[in-house]
Order: sequence, then structure tokens, then C-alpha cells
Amino acid sequence: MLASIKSLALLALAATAAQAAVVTYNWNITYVNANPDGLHERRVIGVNGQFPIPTINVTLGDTLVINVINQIDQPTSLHSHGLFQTGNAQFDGPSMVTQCPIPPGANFTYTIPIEQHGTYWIHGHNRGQYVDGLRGPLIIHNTNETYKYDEEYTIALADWYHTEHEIMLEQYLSIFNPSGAEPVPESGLINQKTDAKFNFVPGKTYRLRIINMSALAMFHFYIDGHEMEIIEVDGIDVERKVVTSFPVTAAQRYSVLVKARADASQNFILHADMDPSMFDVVPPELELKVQGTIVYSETAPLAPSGVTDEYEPFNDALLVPVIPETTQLPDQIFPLTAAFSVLNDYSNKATFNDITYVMPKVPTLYTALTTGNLSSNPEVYGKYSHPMVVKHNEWIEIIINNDDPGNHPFHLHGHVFQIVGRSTGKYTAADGPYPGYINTTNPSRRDTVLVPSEENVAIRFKANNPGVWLFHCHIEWHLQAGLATTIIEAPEVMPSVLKIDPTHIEHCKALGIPYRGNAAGNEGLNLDGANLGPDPLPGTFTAKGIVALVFTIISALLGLATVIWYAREDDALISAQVAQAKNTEEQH
Ligand SMILES: *[C@@H]1O[C@H](CO)[C@@H](O)[C@H](O)[C@H]1NC(C)=O
Ligand SMILES: *[C@@H]1O[C@H](CO)[C@@H](O)[C@H](O)[C@H]1NC(C)=O
Ligand SMILES: *[C@@H]1O[C@H](CO)[C@@H](O)[C@H](O)[C@H]1NC(C)=O
Ligand SMILES: *[C@@H]1O[C@H](CO)[C@@H](O)[C@H](O)[C@H]1NC(C)=O
Ligand SMILES: *[C@@H]1O[C@H](CO)[C@@H](O)[C@H](O)[C@H]1NC(C)=O
Ligand SMILES: *[C@@H]1O[C@H](CO)[C@@H](O)[C@H](O)[C@H]1NC(C)=O
Ligand SMILES: *[C@@H]1O[C@H](CO)[C@@H](O)[C@H](O)[C@H]1NC(C)=O
Ligand SMILES: [Cu+2]
Repeated sequence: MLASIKSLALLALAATAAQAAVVTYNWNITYVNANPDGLHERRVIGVNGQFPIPTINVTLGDTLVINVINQIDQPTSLHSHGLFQTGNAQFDGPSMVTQCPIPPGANFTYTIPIEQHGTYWIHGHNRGQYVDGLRGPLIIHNTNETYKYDEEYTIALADWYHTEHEIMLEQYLSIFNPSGAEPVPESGLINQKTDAKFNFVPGKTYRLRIINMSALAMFHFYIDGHEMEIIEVDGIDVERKVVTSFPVTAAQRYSVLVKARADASQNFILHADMDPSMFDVVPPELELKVQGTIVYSETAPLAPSGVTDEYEPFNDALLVPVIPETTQLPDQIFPLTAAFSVLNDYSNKATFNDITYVMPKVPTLYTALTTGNLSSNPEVYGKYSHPMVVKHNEWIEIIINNDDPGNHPFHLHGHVFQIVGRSTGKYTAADGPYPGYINTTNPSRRDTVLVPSEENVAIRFKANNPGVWLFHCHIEWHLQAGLATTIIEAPEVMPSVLKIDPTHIEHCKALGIPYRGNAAGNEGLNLDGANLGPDPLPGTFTAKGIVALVFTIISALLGLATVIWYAREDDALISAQVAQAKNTEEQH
């Protein structure tokens, strides 16, 4: 009797211990040569000499430890996308927001208590490094999953470029690209390859975790001959919703349950079509139909493909969270308007309310922790980090207007937010009450939301996670063009709940980055020497006029334009100017 009670207690202890495991990954960040699309071998950023990088697999309650050794010749950092990092903002990852990057040759340990479950990913957050391959799935199993399934597969979708991101970024942001045309990928990949296979056994139920790790591309996901039930959105379990296809924009995740067919007589194509609307021009050699195979039997024939361009209408705001959360009237509302324009440095940049994000001299988290009671004053963070200061436990609403012809997926670090509203056109505070509220009872929740062109979306969250959290477009090119703001959440309580690992400070010192004071590294509100961004040109210039002007000047100076991936609305104009410039050149 006694013995069995003892062993029960031991069992319980073992169970607790199992739930509280420390799961350690040793990651040497290294260059690797790889040819994932079979079209072009290139240098990529991998881990431990491998590409794709390892999948991280942990369970709710674990502590994830990633020992990083930076063995590439550029600083790096890692962001675990979608993780709350409660009280742990120092490990969120974005360079110059929550940390100085890890210098070449240095080590750093990310220690992350796992407080949620679902489908996430981890990626480099220093410049555009994830575009070069530093990105992989991060799967968190629930201790008791809401839905039952027999097996699971992770399906990571990604666009792939043949050129390293630094080269593309320089071209993208140069004055030679005044229309802001983004680099178009050379391929789309499933699990970083072009021939991904997933074995199905008749009668079993599979959970597919779909992650969009794109820099740019949006995919439409469907499987021939199978229905799907969406059960998870960005880590939030939702009521089952039967779909035949759904779109996944950069950084979003979905889990679907798929019931395998009753027999193994055929295999089926799994589709992740790249949406051409994201690209200004679709190069003829780009394969938009990205495919994998559901394999029932190695010898079975492939079922005829239901290739389609007609996708089911889809509204993620209608996905109902299983664990309901009501919303509350906001204490603060921040209307933001996203736009692209040629600024007064003559390059095409992205702005929120006419401000393009520029990194401060001091990581914003350190400014919040070292400026005393000035930390509640947005001025200390510098205008160009676009700070939005919110108080502890306030309800915050952000209304994002998309004033650009393209669609943009916006991501908030440190939270899931509620999607409380959506409408067309542009909303400003001067318009009176926001007209687009759709559901404030149990709104859908996620961490990345697509705002279509000329529409707006209202999101809400409770400021219950003291820290500094980036809010930005997850199209990597647009983040680098400045489409970001910084939420300074509960600065009044940060010093009592947040700590900074001394290794962070060593890294700042090694890289010559100041780690105290305001955005300029000074005391008080003296922002002399702060990093400044370009500003909008005087209003009398129209965008088209500027494009024409700039191109005329450039063409005259250089005789040719080096960078045109494709043009946006000013297409014909630019092409004509370039052609003319080239002709002139050839004649001389
Ligand atoms: C990482 O690099 C270090 C130093 O070069 C080496 O000692 C270690 O074995 C490497 N670890 C892995 C997992 O590759
Ligand atoms: C992930 O971890 C779970 C729980 O430890 C384990 O059952 C599963 O096999 C792991 N999956 C992979 C792909 O490693
Ligand atoms: C980084 O960690 C590795 C393995 O633990 C160790 O061999 C190396 O000396 C460390 N490098 C630095 C710069 O601390
Ligand atoms: C797991 O969850 C199900 C439904 O959510 C519940 O009925 C069951 O009691 C839970 N099991 C455990 C061990 O918590
Ligand atoms: C990934 O996101 C990008 C950007 O929104 C989008 O263009 C692309 O179609 C998405 N891919 C998938 C497979 O959903
Ligand atoms: C919307 O509101 C209703 C109640 O009016 C609720 O039942 C539903 O779950 C809510 N959420 C979504 C995402 O539709
Ligand atoms: C800020 O702190 C300083 C010194 O700690 C103090 O003198 C001052 O009154 C405080 N200001 C406010 C507005 O609390
Ligand atoms: Cu964008």
C-alpha cells in the first residue's frame, strides 16, 4: 500500500519533470552551400553545417535553450516568431530593438520558457538574414491537444532567391529603384525542397502544420482529393472549419486536420500556389505552382490534378477561438497608415504615418530600462523608432490602414491580438468612431494579419507583457524599407520585471553599440546625434513626378538603370526611360 502510494508519487513527480524539461539545441550558425530548387547552387546561412536548419520541437511547459555560436562573418540574432516571451523580452531577438546582435565569433544563449502551444517558427532577425536560409519551424506540442489526430507533418512554405539578401537589399533600397519593386523569388519551396513527400496511411487522420516562411510570396494551399479542417491559427486553437483551400501570407501559420482516404489506390498532389499578385512582374521562368505529393503507395499512380486559380473566399476573422476571450473598449487607439513613397533621400521607403523606421543608436529595450521616469516619454526613443508608449494592462487598439497598392501582413511581437474590425478605405481619427467593428464577443486571434490594399484592420491586445515589441510588415523587404513601429509596453514596470543578461552588454561593447540612455545614447531628452531617417518630400511633388525626375537624372548621369526587377504602377514610364537611356548609351 505504502509502496504503491510512493510509486504513484514518483510517477507524478516524473510526469511533472517531463513537463518541465529543459530542451537544449546547440546551434552553430554557419555558411553552407545548397541548391534547394535544383536550379542554382549558392551560399546560404545554415546551422551546424546543415541546410535546411533543424526543426525545433518542444512541449508546453518546457524551457527551450538555444546555444548559438555565430560562425558567420556578420552579426546575427534569432527571433522565435509568435512566442510571448513574458518577462523575457531580452530574448525576443530583433537587433537594436531588444538586443545588440551577436558579433561574428561570439556565443549567445537564448533561454525561453514555453508558455503556449501550436505552430511557430524561428528566424534570423538581423537585417534580411532569414531570406538567406536562417529560418525553420518551431513546433510546440500541447500537453493535452484539443483535437485528436494520429500523426502530424510540418509543411514549411518558403520563397527562394538565388542572390544573397544583402545584394538584393542594396538594390531594392537604392535610388535606382524608385518604384520600390521588390526582388521576385526564383522558386517556391516546400520544406526547403521541390519534391516534398508526405506518406499517408488509409483511414488515419493527419495534422498538417502549414507555416509560411516567405520573404514575399503568398501561397494558396490545397490538396487534391482531400478536404481540410482548420483547427489552429498562429498558435490559437479554433473551432473546426472545413475548407478546400486557404491563403497563407508571410509569417502566418495554420494547422489543418486531413482524413486520409479509404484506399491507397492513388497518390495526390499537395498545392501551395504562389499568388502572383504579390509580384509586380512574374518572370516567365518562375514556377508559381509549388507542389508536393501525398503518397499512399510508392507504386500507385498520381491522381489527375485539380489545378485551379479559383480559390475559396477566406476570412480569418471568422475563425472562432476554442478558448474564448472577450475584448474591452480600448484605453488608447493608434491609427496607422502604411504607405510607400520616394522620400527626401530619393529612395523608395515605407512609412507608417509618414515616418520610416530607422534603428536607434541604443537598442530600444535598453533605453526603456535606463532612462528612469523619462521612459514613459516617447521622445527618448527617437522619432524614427516610431515609439508607441502604452501603460501596463491598458487595452490597446491599432487601426492599420493600407494605403499601398500591395497587400501587407502585419506582425506584432510578444502577443496575439484580436481582429476586432475590418473595413475598406482609409480610417483616420478625424472620421469619428471607427466604422468597421465586426466582433467584440470572441473575436479571432492571431499574431500576423493580412491587410489588403486600400483596406483597414483593427486589432486589439491587452498590454500585459512589459517589454519592447516590434510591430511590422513581415514582408522582409518592407521591414527593411522601414515599415515598422515599436510598442513600448509598460515602461513604468519594466525595471522591476525585466533583466538583461550580461552577455548582451558584452556584445554591445564588442560592436561599439551604446547600451544606455536615449535613442542617441545621451542623457535626458538631448537627442543630438540620433539616427535620423529620410522624411517625405514636400507635398507639391507627386510620386509619379518624382519617379520621372529621379529617373531622368539617373539616366542622364549613368546612361542606364541597373535595377529593375519589375515595375509597379509606373511601369511603362520607367521602362520607357530605361530603354531610352540604354539606346542613347548604345548610340554613343
Ligand atoms: C560548433 O562549433 C564549435 C566550435 O567550432 C565546435 O566545437 C562544436 O563541435 C560545434 N557544434 C556543433 C553542434 O556542430
Ligand atoms: C517532437 O517531440 C515529441 C514529444 O517529445 C515527440 O513525440 C515527437 O516524436 C517529436 N517529433 C519530432 C519530429 O522530432
Ligand atoms: C563559444 O562556445 C564554444 C562551445 O561551448 C566554446 O568552445 C567557445 O570558446 C565559445 N566562444 C566564445 C567566444 O565564448
Ligand atoms: C484533455 O482535454 C480534453 C478535452 O479538451 C478533456 O476532456 C480531458 O479531460 C483532458 N485530459 C487531461 C488529462 O487533462
Ligand atoms: C506567404 O506569404 C506571402 C506574403 O504575404 C504570400 O505572398 C505567399 O503566398 C504566402 N505563401 C503561402 C504558401 O501561403
Ligand atoms: C463572434 O460573435 C459571436 C457572438 O455574437 C460568437 O459566437 C463568435 O464566436 C464570435 N467570433 C467569431 C470569430 O466569429
Ligand atoms: C522623475 O524623476 C526625477 C528624479 O528621479 C524626479 O526629480 C522627478 O520629479 C520625476 N518626474 C516625474 C514627472 O515623476
Ligand atoms: Cu509589406
